[in-house]
Amino acid sequence: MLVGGVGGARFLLGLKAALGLDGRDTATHELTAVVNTGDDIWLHGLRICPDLDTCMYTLGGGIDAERGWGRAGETWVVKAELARYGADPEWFGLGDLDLATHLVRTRMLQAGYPLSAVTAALCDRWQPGVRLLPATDDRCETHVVVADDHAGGKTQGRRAMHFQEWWIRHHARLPAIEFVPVGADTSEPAAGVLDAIAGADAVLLAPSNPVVSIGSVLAVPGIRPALRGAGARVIGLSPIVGGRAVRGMAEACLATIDVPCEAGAVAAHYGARSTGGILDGWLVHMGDRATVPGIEIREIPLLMTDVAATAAMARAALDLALPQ
Ligand code: FO1
Repeated sequence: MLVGGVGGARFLLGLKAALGLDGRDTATHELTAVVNTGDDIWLHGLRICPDLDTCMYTLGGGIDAERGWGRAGETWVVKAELARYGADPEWFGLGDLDLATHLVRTRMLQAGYPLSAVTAALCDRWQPGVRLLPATDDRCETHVVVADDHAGGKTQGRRAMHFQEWWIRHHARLPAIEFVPVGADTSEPAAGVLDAIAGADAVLLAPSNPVVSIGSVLAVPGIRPALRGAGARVIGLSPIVGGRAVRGMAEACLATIDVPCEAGAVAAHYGARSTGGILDGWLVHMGDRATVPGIEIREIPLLMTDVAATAAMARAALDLALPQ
């Protein structure tokens, strides 16, 4: 499964349950998650990987369920001390427990380990029950281009900022002119990603943000062709329910790429595999009409109210993916 963001991690938990991976000997399949790394950022000299950590903590039992990111029982002592030194940025939520993850990751990266090996090492502790792979081991960060009104608005310029600043500091309220995966064109899929897609019985696109999560994964050269050439069917779940994003900032992101905030429009954006896109099937919420030539669409309840509801969504996706 391709995944990113808080909603994606929640879906991953349901898919893990649907595949019996949360029990000891009940597993029916293995599961590999290809995780978005476009949110990754260097801060205070540390490499922070929000989507990998959110998946790892969510599956490993360490997540703060209310926030959806970061650790349960988190404290913010170091963050406050950094602020006293005026060590910016102060807008980023750097938790004390989370800090240990960033310290271990940074030390391993600086020792020369690729991000995929670092992630495997961190998962030794968390035991997520799912293989977590970064989409790429290379640096490929999503930056956001926004208008830059100079003094008095006399001249209309443009400036770029890291996606995390746009999302956390500015709450996605600055109209985004463009999302740029910086470094994508020289990045390669991480070790294991192309094999996982080629060898899959089913490939799922989580109900993650189509632009900055799934889109960032697809921006890594080689991944889109691997999906188009996969023996397995590729099935997506709509992140848009009733014309509104269930979480996060999908509306703002979709507007930037001129895709209407509707379930069918997102499927058309991904495209049918038979016409050059990547999808064979698409799950939409009950009542969300959608028809896209070449894509088999089914209506099911798409609200991840709890793990059981999410597991039912995952089973519906697998039913659409696997020949009966
Ligand atoms: N999201 C916020 O809204 N505010 C934060 O301060 C924040 C800090 C943070 C720290 C570590 C981490 O793994 C995630 C964090 N997130 C925070 C969530 C993160 O910005 C988003 O969930 C993803 O980037 C969206 O895909």
